[in-house]
Amino acid sequence: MNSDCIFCKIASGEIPAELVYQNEEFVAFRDLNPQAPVHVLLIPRNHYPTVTDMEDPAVIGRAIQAAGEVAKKLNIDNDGFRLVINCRDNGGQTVYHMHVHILGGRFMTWPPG
Ligand code: DGP
Repeated sequence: MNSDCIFCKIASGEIPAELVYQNEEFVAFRDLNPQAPVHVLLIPRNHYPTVTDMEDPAVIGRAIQAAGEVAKKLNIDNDGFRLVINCRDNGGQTVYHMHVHILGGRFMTWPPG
């Protein structure tokens, strides 16, 4: 745990959030500033600042798998959804605890802004 990290605090329950899914390795909660009818952030309980700090590909794989479980639980799996991982400044990352955005409930346009 990084004591300065807001998402570590959400994972530990120190800061409240609307949790929608959790297991021993990941926590998923509603984004504070939703960009779609369903907008959830999936985070590892362990602190990795960015996706490129996740050295074990198996953890990345399990994160994607868990994001799929969230999509199923929130009933956006059949219509489809989008997973986004922003990385560093040019990627639009603002919170430096790796997170997967799970966006659904509407048609997604391309390219992103
Ligand atoms: P990114 O730009 O990829 O780093 O996304 C960070 C997201 O985190 C952004 O969509 C807003 C969300 N967010 C920031 N602070 C909080 C918080 O305290 N609670 C919740 N639920 N979401 C937050």
